[in-house]
Amino acid sequence: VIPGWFSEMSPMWPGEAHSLKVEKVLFQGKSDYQDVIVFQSATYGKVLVLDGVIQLTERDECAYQEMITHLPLCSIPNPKKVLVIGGGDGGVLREVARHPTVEHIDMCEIDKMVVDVSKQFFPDVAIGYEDPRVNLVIGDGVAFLKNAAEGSYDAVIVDSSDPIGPAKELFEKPFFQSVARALRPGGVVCTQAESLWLHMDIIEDIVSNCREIFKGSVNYAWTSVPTYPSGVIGFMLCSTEGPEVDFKHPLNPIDESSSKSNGPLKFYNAEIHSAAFCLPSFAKKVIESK
Ligand code: AAT
Repeated sequence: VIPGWFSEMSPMWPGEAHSLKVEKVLFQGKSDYQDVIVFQSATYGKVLVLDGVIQLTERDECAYQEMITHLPLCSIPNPKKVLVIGGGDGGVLREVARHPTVEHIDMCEIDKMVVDVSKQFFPDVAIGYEDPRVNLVIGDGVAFLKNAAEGSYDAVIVDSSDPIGPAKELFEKPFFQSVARALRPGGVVCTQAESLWLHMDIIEDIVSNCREIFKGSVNYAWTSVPTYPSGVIGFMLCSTEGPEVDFKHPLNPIDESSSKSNGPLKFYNAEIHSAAFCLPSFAKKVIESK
């Protein structure tokens, strides 16, 4: 450990640790679920850390939040009812709010401290909470989905932390089953699905579960986020049986003139949407054979 630097260490990425120079620690707390830290970094702006793992930095959060949101929402016509699991910082809400057809956004985050800290230290991210369509529930996403009405959502976005700690069940088969149940026919889900470089075993499991459960299409996409382990992170995108969804060819572009208050898009565009589904050969082999 280098004094004055934060190093991200975890058994989920043994033998490596990305480090950021710390200018100042702004918040340190312990919630019922996890350790919460906010620090000012030298080069990536403010950083939110849960249980020693970076959740976002001001500089590169756009790459993650825009992709996890617009990959699903730009792939279906007229999304109206959206559910967000996790995502306590509000960034996914900020992105969902860019879609004028959306009428209602439920969000279920387990940890109120993440919400409060984000409102205090990351106003440009937590701005998502200001949208009147948002209904925030503090609770476990697994329980929330078990009780959700059948066929009620056009899209579910699972902005989850890694499967060590409170998010463990969000990577398991019963959870995906309740997501499928809560979606309308031809509804879509996008879940945080870890790194091609580090977690092919986890990805294989998710893909084979999803192929069993989602009878529409099942796809893996990825994006570059420099402060996430290995610098990339992926998403599992699936649709339920019903109107076909072609994730690789987005049909519902964002009208930026209707979303000025949330600032311009920084990362997402139609070309990067399609490109996100191109896989390196080593991953293509595994994912397409499942
Ligand atoms: N949007 C940026 C990053 C995240 S946030 C993940 C969120 O999921 C956290 O706020 C955490 O409190 C919440 N969470 C964890 N488990 C649950 C659960 N069971 N139900 C509801 N919310 C939950 C993701 C960062 C990815 C990091 C990659 N290394």
